[in-house]
Amino acid sequence: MENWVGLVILLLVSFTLPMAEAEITYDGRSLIIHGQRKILFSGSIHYPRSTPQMWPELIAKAKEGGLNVIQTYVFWNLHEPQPGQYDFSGRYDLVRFIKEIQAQGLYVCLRIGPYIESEWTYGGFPFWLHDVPGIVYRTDNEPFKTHMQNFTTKIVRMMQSEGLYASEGGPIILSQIENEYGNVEKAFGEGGARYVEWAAKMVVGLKTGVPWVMCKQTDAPDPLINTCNGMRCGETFTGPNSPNKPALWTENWTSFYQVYGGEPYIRSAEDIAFHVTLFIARKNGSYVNYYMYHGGTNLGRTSSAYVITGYYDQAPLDEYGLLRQPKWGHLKELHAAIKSCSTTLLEGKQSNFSLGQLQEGYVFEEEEGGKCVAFLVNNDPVKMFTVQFRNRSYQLPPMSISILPYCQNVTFNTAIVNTKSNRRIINPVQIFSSADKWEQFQDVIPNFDRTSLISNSLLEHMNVTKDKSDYLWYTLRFEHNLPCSESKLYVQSAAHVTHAFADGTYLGGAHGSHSVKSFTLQVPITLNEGTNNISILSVMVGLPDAGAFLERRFAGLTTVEIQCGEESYDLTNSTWGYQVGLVGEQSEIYEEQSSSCIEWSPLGSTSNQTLVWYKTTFDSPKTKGDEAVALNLESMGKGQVWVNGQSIGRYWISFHDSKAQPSQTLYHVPRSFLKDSENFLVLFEEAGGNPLHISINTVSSTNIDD
Ligand SMILES: *[C@@H]1O[C@H](CO)[C@@H](O)[C@H](O)[C@H]1NC(C)=O
Ligand SMILES: *[C@@H]1O[C@H](CO)[C@@H](O)[C@H](O)[C@H]1NC(C)=O
Ligand SMILES: *[C@@H]1O[C@H](CO)[C@@H](O)[C@H](O)[C@H]1NC(C)=O
Ligand SMILES: *[C@@H]1O[C@H](CO)[C@@H](O)[C@H](O)[C@H]1NC(C)=O
Ligand SMILES: *[C@@H]1O[C@H](CO)[C@@H](O)[C@H](O)[C@H]1NC(C)=O
Ligand SMILES: *[C@@H]1O[C@H](CO)[C@@H](O)[C@H](O)[C@H]1NC(C)=O
Ligand SMILES: *[C@@H]1O[C@H](CO)[C@@H](O)[C@H](O)[C@H]1NC(C)=O
Ligand SMILES: *[C@@H]1O[C@H](CO)[C@@H](O)[C@H](O)[C@H]1NC(C)=O
Ligand SMILES: *[C@@H]1O[C@H](CO)[C@@H](O)[C@H](O)[C@H]1NC(C)=O
Ligand SMILES: CC(=O)N[C@H]1CO[C@H](CO)[C@@H](O)[C@@H]1O
Repeated sequence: MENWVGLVILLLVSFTLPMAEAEITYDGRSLIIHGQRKILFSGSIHYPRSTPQMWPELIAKAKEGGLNVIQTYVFWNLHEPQPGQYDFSGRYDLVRFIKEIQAQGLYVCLRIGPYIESEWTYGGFPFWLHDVPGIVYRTDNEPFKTHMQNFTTKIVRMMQSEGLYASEGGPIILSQIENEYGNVEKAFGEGGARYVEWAAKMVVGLKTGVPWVMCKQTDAPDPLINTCNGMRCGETFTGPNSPNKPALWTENWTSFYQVYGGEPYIRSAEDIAFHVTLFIARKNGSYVNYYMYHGGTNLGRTSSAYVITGYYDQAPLDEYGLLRQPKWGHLKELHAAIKSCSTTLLEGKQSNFSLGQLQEGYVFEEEEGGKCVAFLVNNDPVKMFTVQFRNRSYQLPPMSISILPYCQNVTFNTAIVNTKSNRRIINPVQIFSSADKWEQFQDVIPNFDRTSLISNSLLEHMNVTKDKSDYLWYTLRFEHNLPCSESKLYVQSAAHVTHAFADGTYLGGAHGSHSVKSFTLQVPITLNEGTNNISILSVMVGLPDAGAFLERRFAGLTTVEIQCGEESYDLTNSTWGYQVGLVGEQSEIYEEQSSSCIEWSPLGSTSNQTLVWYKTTFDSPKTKGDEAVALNLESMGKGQVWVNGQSIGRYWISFHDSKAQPSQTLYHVPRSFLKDSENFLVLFEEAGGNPLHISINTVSSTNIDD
């Protein structure tokens, strides 16, 4: 009898207990993982912004930097390029990425979205959604909800079938639905609130055994947790919307994304450390995610409007995955200081007190045993301040927080950086200076006669290209008989770049910027008597990624006018012929095999050639330790680059920032794209560049150990 009871208890212990502890839960203090509380440091690393070959080292460096969690979005437009056709190969191998994180003993926060913004083209939406009849994105709209639910379910079932939720022994402890919806909800009226309710119910119904969050959504319905995104959540977060939800910070921006024409946003290690510590001390924060911990590269055409190809290069791990010091090391010390007293922070009772006009203290004290942690905060931006705390005096540097694990000795101050700075070393190993190594192909300027799509109005750019290309030609036959001495072409555009040609001659170009959405090209035009062939190339540099009603966004030409002396001709409603993309794109000129069908010519003039393709080959730099490789494209204008058929992104050197510098000159070529020799390099240049000054470089940093 006793034995029998024992057996039952044993069975209960071995089956029931683990099941009860399997769920990931939370309360007002923290997430509870398999029965344990933890203060979690998390970092964003987006799998398609690097390569599977880079993932293990990036994750290892994140772990060494004191992170417990890797956070990533899921990129719908990569995974479902056509409805019901899925792709999880190579850089898109989400399961492999998560298993690599698991293998290194870290957790995962999976932000499914499926709207993600993220400076990613179209905010992660596949463009085919645009053509679903009756669709309105991100609101209580049946067609949208159907597709959102379909993709969300697909991802969740995939994670479940691989056993990747922590409730099944996997690493995923948290997932996210939607993304910063609070920013746009008002635009949708009551439909917005209904949508939030629906999304919450939908994901809870998927029964992952892991909590869901909605970031920047103060009214996230139970049991979803509302979380903070921003630079200063210790100051700005209004708190969880229920006393039994923990304070989680899903995006603490380590820098900011950069746009063409913009400069890098440099956020100091001290400032990040200050705000992370304040969030933990003042808001009882128990989860902090660095957005980004490693930004990586917007390969191909994946970046959103005007966003540069390098992403968050200023993060603790730079674009190439190298440690950025002192940021990485300073945060590592902060993580260690917090972890050394995390039990007291999680179990203790928080209290606060004033230490001066701009100084405050926070103490976490355990009821039993009296263990104690103190945070002494000096909010004065310029003055050092001496405070008295428990009969001792402490000097607090300006804008800093001291951490005292036993309420006695300072183990870390956010403004005192012990880590040495490092420097990136760019080593040119080859300059492509020999003209006979290059060949070129002049792309074709289409005339109206050659176009198949005709319309009596200026069509919306994205709806015509379906995002198959950045480029859309608008062509026109303009009959003209009046003589005029000075004539001018005016083209107003709501896309990103315009180039105008008349009878095959380049007239000029103009562009907008991330903040200037509409611009006008004005160029002199010489009109022939009779027929004039006018061809205007409209260019997008990534699709928009933010705001309400993305499906209705208008890009492309809005008005076209010719002024001839006193006369003015509005050509807006003329008969326009359209061509999507370039001839080179249609023939996949960047693929070595297809390129052999192209009639290449020797390199021509090295300035002012528009719409020209260049090709050459090169050997991989041979360095010990396979250092990162980058092309320096400083001598080029604007276009796109391919190595062995893979696009390494758009470049735009001719768009200068306020200091007259290009926003990005170095372009990362992931090692795994390279062969030892005969790498096939192709560039498409829109507006004039000199390929003879392009160089191939290795990238390393002054810390040998990285
Ligand atoms: C999603 O839609 C496809 C058809 O496009 C269908 O085959 C599939 O079963 C749907 N998946 C889910 C999880 O609803
Ligand atoms: C932090 O937790 C304490 C209980 O330990 C509570 O009294 C206090 O209100 C919490 N502070 C915030 C900002 O939530
Ligand atoms: C403690 O913190 C609360 C909330 O921030 C604040 O209102 C209060 O003034 C603080 N108390 C002291 C003594 O500083
Ligand atoms: C501080 O010193 C006073 C008198 O010197 C003493 O009464 C008090 O207990 C001390 N406080 C602490 C926290 O040690
Ligand atoms: C704090 O520092 C003093 C002197 O450096 C040392 O004697 C004491 O043990 C330290 N206290 C703790 C809790 O580490
Ligand atoms: C997109 O193009 C189709 C024709 O291809 C047209 O019927 C539709 O109205 C266009 N939609 C928008 C939003 O311009
Ligand atoms: C305009 O294009 C037509 C058809 O391609 C061509 O025949 C004609 O010569 C062109 N006109 C000029 C002035 O180039
Ligand atoms: C072009 O056509 C649209 C739609 O028919 C009309 O609203 C607009 O006024 C026309 N523009 C010109 C310049 O004729
Ligand atoms: C040709 O190139 C020079 C130097 O790069 C530039 O100043 C000039 O504006 C260009 N001309 C045209 C027509 O693009
Ligand atoms: C909420 C928040 O902190 N937003 C900040 C994010 O970063 C930008 C750029 O520095 C600031 O302008 C915002 O105020």
